[in-house]
Formats: sequence, C-alpha cells, structure tokens
Amino acid sequence: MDLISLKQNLEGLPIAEIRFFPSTGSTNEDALHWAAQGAEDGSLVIADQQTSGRGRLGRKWVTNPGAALAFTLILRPTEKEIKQLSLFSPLGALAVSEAIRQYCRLTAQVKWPNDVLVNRKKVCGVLAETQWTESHLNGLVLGIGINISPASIPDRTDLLFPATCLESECGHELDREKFLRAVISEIFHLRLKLGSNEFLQFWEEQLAFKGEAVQVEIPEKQTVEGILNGIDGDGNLVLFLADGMKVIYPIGDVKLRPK
Ligand code: BT5
Repeated sequence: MDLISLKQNLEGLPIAEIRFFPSTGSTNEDALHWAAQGAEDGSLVIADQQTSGRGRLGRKWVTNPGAALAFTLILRPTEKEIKQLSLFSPLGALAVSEAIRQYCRLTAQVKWPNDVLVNRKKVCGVLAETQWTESHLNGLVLGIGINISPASIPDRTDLLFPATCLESECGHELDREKFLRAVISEIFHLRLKLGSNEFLQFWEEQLAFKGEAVQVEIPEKQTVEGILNGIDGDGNLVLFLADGMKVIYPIGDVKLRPK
C-alpha cells in the first residue's frame, strides 16, 4: 500500500485529498487535526498500521501492518445531515457490509449500531467522532477498521467479541485497495440516503440477532436482557423484555451481544 497505488485505485471517487501513513497512532486522531486545519469534505487519512487505534469508550482497536484497512474520512455535514449525526457510524457499517456482499460475495450483518459481522464474528468496527467550536460543528470524522488477512485478527485475550477476517471467511486473498474503493464508494452512495426510509429499511434488513435473545449493557447501568425486535424510525434499538415491555435504546455507547 502506498500513496500512488491508493490514488490509482480510488480515482474517480469524490475524495478531496489523501494522506497515507505506513504507520500512525490513530487515523481518527490525524483526521481530527487535519479537520481543525481546514481539510475539505471527503478528505481521507489511511494507514497501513495503527499503534494506538481507538474504539468506543477508550477501548483499543488493533491494526497490524499489511493485514487490514484502517482509514478515516473527514466529512463536513450539511445542515440537513447535522440533524442526523448519530446515523453516520451506522452508515459506515452499512457501507462495509454492502461492500462485503458485493465484493466478497459473503453475507454480512450489522451488529447495532456500528459493528460488521460475518458468520457472527466481528470483521469491522466504526468510530465516528465530531469536532465542535462551541455550538458550531467543524467536522465529523468517520473511522473504519476492517480485518482483511488472518494477521489482522488480535489475540483472543484482547477481544470482547469473537473476531474474524474477510480472507478467512471467503477462502481466498483479497485486494485491500480495491475493496477500499468498494467501501468508500458505498459510503458516498449511502450518504445521499442518510436517515431516509430506504436507509432505515436497508439497515433493518442487515441487523444481526433479530428475533434472538440478547443482552444490552450500558456503562454504569444494569445489563438488560430481551428479544431484539429491530430499529425504530430514528435508528434506535427496540427490545422486548420477558414481561412484554418494549424498551428503546438510543444510538450511543451500549454493548450488545447474543445471550
Ligand atoms: C470499534 O469500537 O469497533 C470501533 C473501531 C474503529 C477503528 C477505526 S480504525 C480507523 C480509525 N482510527 C481509529 O483510531 N479508530 C478507527 P468498539 O465497539 O469499542 O470495539 C472495540 C473492541 O473491539 C476492543 O475492545 C476489542 O475487544 C475489539 N477489537 C480490537 N481490535 C479488533 C480487531 N482488529 N478486530 C476485531 N475486534 C477488535
């Protein structure tokens, strides 16, 4: 992976500028700095390796060299998109799962709100972060990590949820940069539909664990068990408890797993 081949493989997509690092701390961190310096909508930061890749709530994301995709798109949300900021991380997950279907011919599902699973194991995590000056939104960075070859899978002891990689699931090697093109092209395509009925229906169709017993863990609150019913019109998670009561969880820092 290098800047020249990335530019060739991503040619024609609405990417403003690309910054490539053989190794960096976190592409989200780099993107937040670049956004503060005025990066345009559609600027891309990509690294072959991350030494302090981050997940949600201070968790870590492992990106081993030569084995994965780790990139962040800088977006400047429009007035309309600003009302739907929480939908950007699901958008990233939906774009990856659609690219997996089209490019790898595998069935992928989205573990609400922002993980992508193949055969019920995690292949991708998404982290959207925003940057504000008082009440003004400067930008949103959409960070995506995807496991491509077996060397990308972290040690089991480092995992909260079983992990896999695309090559293990599809049984052959994949071209990382061509797959990256498929993902980014889906992101731009889905962005036009953000929050629409079509977007929500597409999400609902790809939802993992639908109709199954799940546990929902919210930081500093009790873990709740119920049957996963689906999402509502705002993308919130809908669960039915054992006594038939319906509960709704807004997109945020919840941990969802099958029981
Ligand atoms: C996420 O957080 O899944 C969001 C990960 C976002 C990573 C991208 S890479 C590009 C950009 N730059 C960054 O610094 N971050 C973004 P969360 O749902 O909190 O899951 C984190 C958990 O996933 C960890 O605690 C581990 O259990 C597990 N994990 C870490 N690395 C993994 C990997 N490579 N594959 C599968 N699971 C992993």
